[in-house]
Amino acid sequence: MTLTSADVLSSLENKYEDARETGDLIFFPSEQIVKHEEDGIQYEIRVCTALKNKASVTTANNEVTESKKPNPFAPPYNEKLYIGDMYDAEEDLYYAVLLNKFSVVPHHFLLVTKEFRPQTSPLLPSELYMTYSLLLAARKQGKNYLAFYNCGPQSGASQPHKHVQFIDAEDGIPPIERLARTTQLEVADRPFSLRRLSYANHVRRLPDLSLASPTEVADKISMAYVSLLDLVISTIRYDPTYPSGPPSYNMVLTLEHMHLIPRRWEEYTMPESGKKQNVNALGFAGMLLVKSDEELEAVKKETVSKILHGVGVESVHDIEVAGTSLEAAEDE
Ligand code: B4P
Repeated sequence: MTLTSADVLSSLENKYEDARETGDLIFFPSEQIVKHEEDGIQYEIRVCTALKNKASVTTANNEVTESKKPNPFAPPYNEKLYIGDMYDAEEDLYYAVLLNKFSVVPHHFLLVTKEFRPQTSPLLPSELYMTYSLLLAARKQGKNYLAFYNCGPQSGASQPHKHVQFIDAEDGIPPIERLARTTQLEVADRPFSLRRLSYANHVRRLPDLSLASPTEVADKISMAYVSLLDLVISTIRYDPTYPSGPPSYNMVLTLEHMHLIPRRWEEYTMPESGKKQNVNALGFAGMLLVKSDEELEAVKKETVSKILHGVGVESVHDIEVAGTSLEAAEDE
């Protein structure tokens, strides 16, 4: 039997508690979430020192070495982490929904393709529809979820099997989404850029699709995605030193906006210590993760803006706007 989006959202809490109790899911508690303001943006820096032990926890859990690691997103699934299958009747495609085995935020879950598809590949209309329908089901149940996709070798992804992730933003609006929501647009259904940010970013405001048919949702979300992906590729092409291989970018999706951010590097190297700071899509939602107070101080000193600029790509929005009929947007 397959699950609807509403079924998935309803069963999350019990499945999560059960998997935690049996030790199949490992929760890493955070000490604090620090609000850190730069350029009028309130970034959130999560301090989770427990994650420092992630490597030893996975070894203790009998996880095997990197080269022999089995694919955790291919069946047979760990029954405790497996919420169920979803089916897209329009496209005749199946998906599995799994709890994140290494949760920093409770109820963090993943939508994974049933058949192997690479994480370097663009999202298909069916995948975008499923993602949107899960966000909508969450909203209908009074929950405030955010979806993200780390695509490509420099995006912060560690698993090659295609997966979209979902976390509960609880009462908060992610900092970059807050900036998008307060942006006045001259034309609502065209890509725009948040100019206050130090790196290339491409955003689309989404219409209310809560009453739309599955085909209409798939069409509208895919059109938004393709228009932003075009801009990601165009931005990368302006950079002659961009690393070879498939393009890397992060997608952050709410019911209100889709954000695509081209990526140049997976990690930022702190100039003083030489230590690496890993950034994934959540970093580009304005939610960063550090594993010690020392890392927190280093991030604040270096500035979030510089770190995101360092792992992102230079904005060429003005050139892109001049070359097309895109509308520029004013922040606030
Ligand atoms: P990826 O797209 O490959 O990469 P990621 O989210 O950056 O997580 P990564 O694995 O690199 O973990 P990290 O130590 O940086 O996502 C793979 C997902 O699959 C991850 O969520 C992973 O935990 C999960 N997974 C791996 N093995 C699994 C298995 N056997 N079964 C089920 N799920 C499995 O970060 C640790 C955690 O913190 C990650 O969950 C990450 O998403 C999360 N995180 C990072 N930044 C955060 C932030 N600012 N706020 C809250 N959580 C954050």
